[in-house]
Amino acid sequence: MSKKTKAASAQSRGETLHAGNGGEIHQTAGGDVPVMTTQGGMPVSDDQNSLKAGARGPTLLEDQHFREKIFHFDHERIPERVVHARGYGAHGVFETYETLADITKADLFQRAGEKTEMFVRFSTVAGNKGSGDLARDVRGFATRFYTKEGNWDLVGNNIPVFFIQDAIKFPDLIHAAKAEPDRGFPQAQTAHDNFWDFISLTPEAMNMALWIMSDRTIPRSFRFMEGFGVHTFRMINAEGKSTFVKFHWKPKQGLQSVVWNEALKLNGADPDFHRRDLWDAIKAGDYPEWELGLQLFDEKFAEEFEFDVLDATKIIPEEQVPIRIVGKMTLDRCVENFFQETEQVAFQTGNVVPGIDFSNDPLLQGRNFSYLDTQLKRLGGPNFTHIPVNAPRCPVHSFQQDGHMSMRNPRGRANYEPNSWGGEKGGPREAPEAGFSSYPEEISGQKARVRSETFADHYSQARQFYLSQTETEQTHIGNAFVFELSKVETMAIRSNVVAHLRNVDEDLAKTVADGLRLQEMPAAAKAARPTIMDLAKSDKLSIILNGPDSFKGRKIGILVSDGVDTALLDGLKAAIAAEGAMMEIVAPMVGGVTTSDGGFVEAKQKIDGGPSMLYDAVAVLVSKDGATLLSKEATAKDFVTDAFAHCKFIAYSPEAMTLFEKAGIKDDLDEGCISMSSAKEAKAFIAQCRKLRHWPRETMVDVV
Ligand code: HDE
Repeated sequence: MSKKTKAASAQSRGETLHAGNGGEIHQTAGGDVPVMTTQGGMPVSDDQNSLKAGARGPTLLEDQHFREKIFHFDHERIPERVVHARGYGAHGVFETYETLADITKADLFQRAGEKTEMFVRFSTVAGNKGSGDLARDVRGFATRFYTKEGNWDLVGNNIPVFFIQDAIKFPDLIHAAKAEPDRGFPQAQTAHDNFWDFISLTPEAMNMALWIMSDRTIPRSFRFMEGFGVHTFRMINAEGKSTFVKFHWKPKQGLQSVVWNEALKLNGADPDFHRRDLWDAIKAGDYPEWELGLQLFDEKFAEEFEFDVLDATKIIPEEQVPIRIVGKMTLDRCVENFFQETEQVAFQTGNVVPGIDFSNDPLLQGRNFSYLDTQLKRLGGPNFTHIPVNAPRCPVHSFQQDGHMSMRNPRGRANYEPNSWGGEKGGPREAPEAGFSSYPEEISGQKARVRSETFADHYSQARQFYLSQTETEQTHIGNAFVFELSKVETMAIRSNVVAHLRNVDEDLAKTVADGLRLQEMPAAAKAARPTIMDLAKSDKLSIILNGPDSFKGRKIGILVSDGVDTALLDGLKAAIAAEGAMMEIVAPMVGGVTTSDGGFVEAKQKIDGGPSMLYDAVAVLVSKDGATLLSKEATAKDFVTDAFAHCKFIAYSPEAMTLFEKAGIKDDLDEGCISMSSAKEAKAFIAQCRKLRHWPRETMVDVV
C-alpha cells in the first residue's frame, strides 16, 4: 500500500496520525533524520529566520511556523504541584511472591510470580520545582500499579506518620511550611517562624516533629529509604471478609542518610543529587528494589491497640504486628521524557482496585477528594487519564466523553445507559460481582465536627521513636531541633517547642534548651493525655540499625594527582567492582592525570566540581608532588576535611599526609582513616566502608 493510501485508510478508520512521532514520516532531512514540521505537519524549510518584509523589515503575521513556535513556548508551563512539586519518577515492575487470595481478591495478589507494571515518583514536599534535592523534608513515595483491574495508586511517604489527624488542617500545615507569604522565603525548609509556630500550636504534630528532625528527612538517596502507605487500609477477600492493612516498602539496599552539614553543602554541590543518583543507578543496570510488606490485623487488634488505627499520627510497631513480605518492586527504566511522564503523572489515593478499600482515617478521606481535584487544576481538564503515564494498561470503557484534549471518546451510537441497543452496540455495562464494591461497614453516629477521644495521645509515640534511636541518631535529632529553632526569630516559639519536648523526653528537652541557650526552661506543655513512659523500643525505627551489609550501590570518590601509584589505583578499582560499588576519579583537571607507570587516567570530576559530599567514602591516592600541589588548593583541602567531618571512611596513600597536614586533620586521623601502601589493603578498606560511616568520630568533630 502506498504511504498516501495508508494514511487515507487510517483516517477513514478515525485514527489519528502522528507524523514524526513514530507514525508516517513523509520526508526525511537526509538518511534517518526526520524532517522538522509544524504541529500541522507542514515541512519547515528555515528554522533560523522569521519571515520578514525585507532583510531589515518587520516580521510578517502570516509566518505560521514562527507564531506557532512562540505560542507553544509561551504555554509550556503547567502549574506545579501545590505540594511535592519537586520529584523524580521511574518505571518498574512488581512481582508477587505468593498468593494473598485468603486476604484480598485484588487480582495482582492472586498468583505467585505475577508481574505488574509500575510507575513511581519520589519527591520533596515543601520546595518549589527547582529547589534542592537535599532539603530537610519528608520524601513522597508515590507508587502506581498498572493492574489488570485498573490503576492502584499507593501514594505514600518515607515516614510512616503524618503531621495532622484531619485533612481540614492540611492547607494550614502547608501554608505554614512553605515560604512565608509576605517575603516569599525561605524556600524548601521548615527552619522558620511560621512552621514552628504552627507545630508548637498543634500538639498532634509532635510524633511527626520527631521524625522530621531525624535523619529520615535527609536520605542519602531515594534508593536507600523506606516507603509507607501511612493510613490503615482494608483488604477484602472473595468472601467479603475485611482485614486491616498498613503498607510498607523495604529497600533491599538498606537504609542510609547523610549528615546535616553534608546536606547543606550537597544542595550547592549538586542540587540534583537524588535524581541523578536514581538515573545513574538505573542506567548502570543497578536496579533498586523494594519489598512490599503488609501489616495485617483484625478489628480485635484495632480495638485492643493503645492507639487508634485511624489516627495517621501513629504507627503500629513492627514488633507488635510483624510485617509480611508479599512481593518486590524493581525500578528498571528511566523516563524517556521528564515532563510527559514525571510531571504529568497524576496519582490519586482514590485509585484502588477491587479487594483494596479505604478506612475511615479522616486524613485519607480528605485526600480522596484532594488528589482528583488537584489534577484538574494542574493538567487543565478532565481527560488527564488519557495521558499515557496515567492511562490504565487494561481496557477502559465508559460513557464519559468530550472535554479538553479528549483522546478516548466512546465509540458507536450509544453514549448513555440504560439503552436498548443491546450487545456490543449498547456499550459497556456494570459487573455487580466482579466490580468494585465498598466494604459494607456499619456506620452510625451524630453528624458533628469532632475529633475522636481516641486520637488524644500526642506524645507517647514521639517518645518511643526517640528512645528507639541509637545515641548517634538521638544526637542528630537534638542538633536538628537546635538548628531549626535557631533560625526561628521569635523567642516564644522556640520556647513553646521545648515545652512540648518536655512531654517527649526531658533529656532531649534539656539538650535543645541548652543548645538554644534558653534563659529559662519552659513548663511542660499541657497534655490532653499523659505520656506513656514505657512503650517498648523498636529497633526498626532506627536508620543506623537497619543499614546494608554491603557497600553495593554506594560510590567512592578517588582523588588523584599526576604520578598516582598505578598498582594502588588498580587494586582499589578491583575491590570496588567486586563489591558492586561505584567510583569516580576526581583530579586537578578533568582531562585526567598521568600514572606512576607512565599511563593516563581520565577523571570524571575536576576537584571543585567533585567535592567529597558526592561520595559515600573517599580515597586520596596522590604522589609526593601531587600532595604538595594539592595542599595549596583550597578545594582539595575541603575534600579531605569535609570527608573527615562527615565521618566518612578515608583511604590514603602515605604521601597524602602532606595534604592532611595542611588541611589540619593529620593529628586527628583515626581507625576510619586507612593508610594504603599496597593494593592488598583495598579489600580491607571496602570491608570497613560497609559500616557506611565511622560514627565514633562525630563526637570529635561536632562539639558545639
Ligand atoms: Fe498529599 N497531596 N495530601 N500526602 N501527597 C498531593 O496531589 C493532600 C498526604 C503525597 O508524586 C497533591 O497530585 C492532602 C499524606 C505524595 O505526584 C495534593 C493531605 C501523604 C504526593 C495532596 C495530604 C501524602 C502528594 C499535590 C491531607 C503520605 C506527590 C499534587 C489530608 C501518605 C504525588 C498532587 C506525586 C501530593 C493533598 C497528606 C503523600 C494537593 C489534602 C498523609 C507522595 O492533592
